[in-house]
Amino acid sequence: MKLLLAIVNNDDAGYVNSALGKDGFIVTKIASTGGFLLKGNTTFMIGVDDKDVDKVFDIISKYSKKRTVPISTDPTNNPAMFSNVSANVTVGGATVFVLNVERFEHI
Ligand code: 2BA
Repeated sequence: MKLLLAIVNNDDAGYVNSALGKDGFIVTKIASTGGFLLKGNTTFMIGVDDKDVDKVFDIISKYSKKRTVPISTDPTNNPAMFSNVSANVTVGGATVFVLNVERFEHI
């Protein structure tokens, strides 16, 4: 079994959630914030059999869009900014971590 942690843009999270639910995957959604842009995103925790990992990746890929987001290059507005850099950053589709699950129980 694997635990997938998928960080998804809030604008895509509803579509990802619906599609995963329609295919019978059980998810937990955590409201999260990106450390760089300091914008809200959604982290999905999804426990799946190893054989279903690729299917979950397909669903997340299908509904998570890449987008270009303007960023402030003024360090007083964005603490992550130490010097002038490009004023746009490409975000997403999604950032997904796959973790091995040692033990899983519903108690
Ligand atoms: P944020 O940290 O707000 O990052 C938003 C986007 O800003 C990133 O998009 C990336 O394009 C850019 N970015 C992040 N850190 C940067 C830096 N030090 N210098 C220049 N550009 C930077 P994504 O890579 O698609 O990441 C989207 C969100 O996924 C991130 O939001 C963060 O919440 C999460 N994430 C991405 N990589 C991660 C990682 N290795 N560990 C934990 N969370 C991660």
